[in-house]
Amino acid sequence: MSEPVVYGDPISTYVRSVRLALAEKGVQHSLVAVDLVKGQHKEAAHMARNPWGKMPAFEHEGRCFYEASAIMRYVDEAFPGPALMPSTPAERVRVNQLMSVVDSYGYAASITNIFIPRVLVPMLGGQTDEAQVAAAKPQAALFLTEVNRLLGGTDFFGGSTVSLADLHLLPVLTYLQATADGQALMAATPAVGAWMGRMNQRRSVQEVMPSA
Ligand SMILES: N[C@@H](CCC(=O)N[C@@H](CS)C(=O)NCC(=O)O)C(=O)O
Repeated sequence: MSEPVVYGDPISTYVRSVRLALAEKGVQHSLVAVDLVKGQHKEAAHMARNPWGKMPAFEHEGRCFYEASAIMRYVDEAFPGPALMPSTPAERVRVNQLMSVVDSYGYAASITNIFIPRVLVPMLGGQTDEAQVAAAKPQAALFLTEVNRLLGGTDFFGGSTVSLADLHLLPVLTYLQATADGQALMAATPAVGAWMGRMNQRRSVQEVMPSA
């Protein structure tokens, strides 16, 4: 079986989630760098891979496709290694719901409207839009409340072993936690902090997110 290719920037949360899934399966891959800060994802070469100008894109055995959660499900099904989806419908619905919550609400609240204005914009010489951050905080708080509720008393979102949901969520919460606003919000959900501690012990996380 040929080695898959991930196109994207290693700092991107969605690129990280796909690479975490590959690492958990024990699948070697190559990463073709697409610089997020330089805007290379809007250049023709990448737009040909993903016409929405987003990363990652993924290539395997002559097929090229995009959308992180679809790629992650493909990785889980196409390669040998530990299953990253649980076996019962009740556990699978929790994994699928959490992944959808990340995509539909959590990413915008945590990354677009808190991490980027707080960290990336000042790093590039701009000024944080305080109104944008303030408006996002209730959404981020709700996101964390739901993450905490879906985790319940379990070690991982799919139950006792790591699942795609854990890998989809971790890069987003890692960036949220890198902001003072995120840390203040996360103080209300210590079980989520403990889950992050468990995740950060994993070899896959140390390989894919070494400085996180
Ligand atoms: N729905 C897409 C979202 C991907 C996405 O938003 N990626 C971010 C990086 S983490 C991106 O490409 N941002 C650049 C932009 O929006 O211009 C997926 O699941 O792959």
